[in-house]
Amino acid sequence: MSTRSPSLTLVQGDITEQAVDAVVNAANSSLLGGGGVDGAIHRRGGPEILADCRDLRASRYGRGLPTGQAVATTAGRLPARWVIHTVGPVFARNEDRSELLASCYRESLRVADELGARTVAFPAISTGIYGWPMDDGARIAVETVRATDTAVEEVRFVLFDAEAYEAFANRVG
Ligand code: AR6
Repeated sequence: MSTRSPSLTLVQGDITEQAVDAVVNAANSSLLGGGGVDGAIHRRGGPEILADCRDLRASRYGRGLPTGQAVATTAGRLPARWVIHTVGPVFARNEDRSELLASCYRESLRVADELGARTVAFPAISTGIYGWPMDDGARIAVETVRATDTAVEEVRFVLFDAEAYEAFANRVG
């Protein structure tokens, strides 16, 4: 077990409305936007986020942000200080990509620690457009955050609908 562990809270709602230090984006490798959470964050956060993403592509991630990694930008007009972009794996029936999904949560918390963020909101990474079954996505999210040593004090899982909320509630207990 980790020596420092954040408290876990569950909210049913929209991640773009969370007043936290850092909001995690379920991005793609291009870092240049998409649908789902990614679309909502860029829409509500405004063009400053995309400008930072373009700079990151030009400086550090010419080939894109690899799956399982995380990187921070401004949060623009969102009620947060930073957006931490991470790239979840696309679900595949013939291959176990769980470790990559766990890595998204771990790496996002590592970046949060670097920033000094104490409250972090996560969506259910990979469980939308990337097709990960919700119950398994919730299991990996909760187990990984609980096993990560971090100075983050609150991890808030922001679930879009009742099914997602139930899946996380079953895991948090
Ligand atoms: N707040 C909270 N949760 C949300 C919101 C919201 N505003 N919108 C959707 N969800 P997804 P992925 C839920 O598709 O599966 C993008 O095009 C949604 O119901 O956002 O990791 C990226 O650019 C689901 O449970 O992310 C990538 O190409 C969860 O958030 C790709 O989608 C994640 O769904 C990433 O796919």
